[in-house]
Amino acid sequence: MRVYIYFLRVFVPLWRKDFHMKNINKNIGLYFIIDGAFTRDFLGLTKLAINADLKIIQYRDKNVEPLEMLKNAIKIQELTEKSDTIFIVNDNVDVALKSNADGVHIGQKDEKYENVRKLLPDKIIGLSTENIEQSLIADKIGADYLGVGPIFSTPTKPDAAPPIGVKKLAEIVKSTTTPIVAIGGINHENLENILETGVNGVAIISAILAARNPEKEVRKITSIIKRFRERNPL
Ligand code: TZP
Ligand code: MG
Repeated sequence: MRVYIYFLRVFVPLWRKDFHMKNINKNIGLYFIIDGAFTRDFLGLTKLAINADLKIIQYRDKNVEPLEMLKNAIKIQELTEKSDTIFIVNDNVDVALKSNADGVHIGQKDEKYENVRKLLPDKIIGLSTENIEQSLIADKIGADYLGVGPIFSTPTKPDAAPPIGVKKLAEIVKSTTTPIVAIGGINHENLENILETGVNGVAIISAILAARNPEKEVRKITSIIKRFRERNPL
């Protein structure tokens, strides 16, 4: 009996945690960022992402108050929790925590990784890096994935660091082991060149959200990735 109670007390919580936790794997594919600067149809786009079987979406909203962000994050979370799609909140650790998102994405100027890890011990933490030095550090400290970029110049993030280009990206991929998502100016035309570097995924905002038909654009991008992966498994 005591053994049985011990089993329940130790393994059931572990199992429940695992059961509810969504894990990032190396086959990330399209990492779709739903950016409030381009759209307020967060739920429509979240449904689109879930229907397209995307592994990860991120909610980014630089120009609203945290409370507004939290309200939107809660609604997005309610949709994604019943799906396999991982939900990441950009920048705001508190919003990620209170909305019970699957994780948070932080930049070099946001709160330090070590502090965020203490607040979100079991969640996914992604870290933006802009060059090889930052990528090597992020690789060592245990971030769950790196968002490396901008690869190309992009009007979507006016304060971004200078673009690093495809060759530098390939160097970063070779020198690190953490899954890497490339970001910045990526679209269906330059996508193959980015994938050739060995990245695990591509994060895209404007090529989808500024397209006349975002759904068609998502389909175009995911089918390019699928075909590439069939030839180049990770
Ligand atoms: N970080 C580096 S570039 C960038 C971010 C958030 C913006 C990417 O947006 P787009 O429209 O896909 O170039
Ligand atoms: Mg940020």
